[in-house]
Amino acid sequence: MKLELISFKLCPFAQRAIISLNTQKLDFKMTYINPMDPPDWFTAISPTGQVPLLKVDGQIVFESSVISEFINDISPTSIHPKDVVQKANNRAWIDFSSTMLGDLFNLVIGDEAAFNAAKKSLFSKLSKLEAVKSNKAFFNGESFNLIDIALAPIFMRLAWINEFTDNALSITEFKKISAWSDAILEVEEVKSSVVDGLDDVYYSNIEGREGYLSTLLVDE
Ligand SMILES: N[C@@H](CCC(=O)N[C@@H](CS)C(=O)NCC(=O)O)C(=O)O
Repeated sequence: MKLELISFKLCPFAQRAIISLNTQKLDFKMTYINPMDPPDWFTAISPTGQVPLLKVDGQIVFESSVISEFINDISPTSIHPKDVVQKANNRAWIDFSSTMLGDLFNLVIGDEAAFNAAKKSLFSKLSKLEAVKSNKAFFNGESFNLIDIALAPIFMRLAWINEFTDNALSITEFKKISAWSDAILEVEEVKSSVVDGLDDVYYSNIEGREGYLSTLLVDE
């Protein structure tokens, strides 16, 4: 099966697909596009105009959570729980975590009121996750699963923002979430899922958006 992932470098949704592909050790071609000026071939094949897209022998799979499930389906070992209720539950939390990426985006672009509203929304979701998180390294236990992959881009961006500011989004009040974030950010497939220097690109992106968060940046 020939796989090609179409994305742009800062996309957290695409990062989930990259981590899934790397965790499952599948070969794929990476193609980056400029979201501000998408090429005609991309507009022609993307139903939503969004990345990521996975091209599978010329056919298109879209939506990051579906792409990750597909990658799992074509791999010899599943990284979803076996138990069907737990699996359904994980899928629900994956959906839930996607809304946290919306909060993160609003945190980056918003004025002070929007920043505070997005932070409140994000932290309320973190507290819900804190209540259901296992006491083990990852969400379900000791194995790195799709649910952990879904959260990885969120934890990476929170860690970057805390590094760029005086811990403006510190999550230390959530003991299990903090340990979970540390464990996920140590996973090799998570570390290698972004190109070198992407943290600097994210910093510039925050600066360029000129939202309230940009006023909290500490010079690097
Ligand atoms: N629900 C989609 C969201 C993907 C998404 O928001 N992608 C952003 C980039 S990170 C995008 O393509 N934005 C361009 C646009 O919306 O026109 C998924 O999970 O794949």
